[in-house]
Amino acid sequence: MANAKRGKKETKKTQSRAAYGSHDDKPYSHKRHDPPYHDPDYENPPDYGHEPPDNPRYPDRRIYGDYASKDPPRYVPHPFEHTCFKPRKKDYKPPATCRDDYDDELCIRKDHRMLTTDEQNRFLNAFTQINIMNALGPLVDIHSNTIHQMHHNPRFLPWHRIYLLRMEELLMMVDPTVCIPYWKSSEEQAFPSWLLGFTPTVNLMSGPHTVIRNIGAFAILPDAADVAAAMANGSFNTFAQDLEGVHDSGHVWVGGSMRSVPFAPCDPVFWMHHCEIDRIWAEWQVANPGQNPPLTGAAATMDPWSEAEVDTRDITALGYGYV
Ligand SMILES: [Cu+2]
Repeated sequence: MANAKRGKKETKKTQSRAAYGSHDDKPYSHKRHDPPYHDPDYENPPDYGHEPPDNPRYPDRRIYGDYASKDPPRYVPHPFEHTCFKPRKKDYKPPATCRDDYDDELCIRKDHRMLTTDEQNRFLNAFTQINIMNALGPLVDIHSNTIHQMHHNPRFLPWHRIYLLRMEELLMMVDPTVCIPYWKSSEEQAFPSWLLGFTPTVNLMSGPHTVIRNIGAFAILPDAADVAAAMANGSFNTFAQDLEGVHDSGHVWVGGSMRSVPFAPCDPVFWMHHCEIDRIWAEWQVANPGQNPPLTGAAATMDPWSEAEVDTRDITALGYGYV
């Protein structure tokens, strides 16, 4: 009985990992035997050893970290030049030009099923705004660069925590009331219906990409038991590996863009899916104090951003919470 169950689980995990990790630009290619990245050893990912490009498509260091051009050419417009930016770090003092209505408030991330229609529209409008300003594409492109080693090693959870934060900060530049909602797919077993008609086209380095989905065609959506099994781990690496497996299956279950690492963040459900993964981690952290990602040296910096692993431990200090 136990063996049968474990066998089933591993099949599921292996299948979804192989598919989500495929890094070519054909989202539908189904090469289930390709390893996701060349990461034979979870704890010692390979060093890709080159620098992110100094690319004028990324004029804003605050959001794009090391990708930002040190001296952006004048012809590259920066849509957010005069807007308020509030990195949610404890010690950060917002500039005087910021409105102070939201200063000390945490961004409260809710279950998407709790959003009012107005809140849904605000999220989609902010998403659309950052997209048409060409601020979303560069953020998506960061996810396609494997030098950040953000999958299938202990950087997965802390790296995506900062990635979500940068996205939320970008959305909040357009609408400071927006926080990323989470999609509790293990409980819902369904795709958020209000997103079904929303398939934006995002300008990427590789060209424009229009979001596609192929819901439920591949993989099984992990259920509450899968999440509970991950939560039952007492050490970070085993927990994170199990949770990443749950995450991978969610990507493959949505299918289409979500199944392809370079395109997945074009779909708003990517952020809501990762928000749920981050929420589960936050819950696990409370239950397992002192269990942190075993990262040292360069691996402890969440490049291309400057946050260190220690900065990712406390979500309240980062400025958000879950209800
Ligand atoms: Cu990712």
